[in-house]
Amino acid sequence: MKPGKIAFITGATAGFGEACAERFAKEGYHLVITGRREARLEELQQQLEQQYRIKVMPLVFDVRNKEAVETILGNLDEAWRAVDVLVNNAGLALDLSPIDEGDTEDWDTMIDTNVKGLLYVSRMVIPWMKARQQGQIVNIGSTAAKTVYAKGNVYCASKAAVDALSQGMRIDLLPYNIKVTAVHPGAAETEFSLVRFKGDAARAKDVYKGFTPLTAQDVADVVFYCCSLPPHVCINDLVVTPTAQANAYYIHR
Ligand code: NDP
Ligand code: 8X3
Repeated sequence: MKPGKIAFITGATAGFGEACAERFAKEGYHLVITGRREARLEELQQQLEQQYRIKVMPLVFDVRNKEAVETILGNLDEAWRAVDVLVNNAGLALDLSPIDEGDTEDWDTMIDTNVKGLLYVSRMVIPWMKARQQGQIVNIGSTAAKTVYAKGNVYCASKAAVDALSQGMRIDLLPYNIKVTAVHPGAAETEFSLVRFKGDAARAKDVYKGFTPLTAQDVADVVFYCCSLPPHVCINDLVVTPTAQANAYYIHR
């Protein structure tokens, strides 16, 4: 592998993660890409390696599985541990339900993925950054972290936790020259709503009716921008929405 920077992106099989992989590849970064869907990771690996002449390490695991995270990252070759940028992106929402009607399995999945998964991966990667006294962590939050909307209860809480964890990481990692950036996107048309509404494509499509949503590439551009600033400059917290959106609740359609 020729010398170069390394970006480690979770949830790279779709949406923001896939777009971030492409964006960082275009800038010459080598990539660690993760997700559960192996075929998609392999396809992305082949495409990016051919197109951008970089090296890609696909890692297949579920971020909720602490043992898998520890074993797979614990066995990663030394060369791949020189991670410059960690994008904690893997995440999801499931359904919209009043608090007393939510499916408790959905709650577990959202909290385990969005909060605990982010923690498990960070717990493994941060020591590598600390050892090198450099690095940047980008946590993907949401406008849902900043404004709670009806029936969004647990998803919003999981993203508020990402917001709080980003603040905590930033404080704890100050002595080690590690930047921590939280990027909070608004409505973006990815597989997010299809996942939220469990395959109901019409309902998913409706979410983006009557306005122009963000694309995954818009978000990837913002993430890359945050990672392209001089060493002494850190964007701590960034909210990016479609122009038609003021916050997680107000969208002009
Ligand atoms: P997508 O559904 O398009 O992509 C989600 C990615 O997360 C996939 O690559 C998926 O990979 C991965 N993922 C989900 N669960 C797990 C898991 N248990 N283990 C490993 N990987 C997992 O959604 P987006 O790209 O839109 O979402 C990315 C992030 O952005 C999420 O954290 C989401 O909450 C957040 N977000 C999305 C917004 C939007 O409007 N789209 C707005 C604000 C924030 P695989 O299924 O292969 O495991
Ligand atoms: C995803 C955006 O508005 O569905 O975090 O919560 S929203």
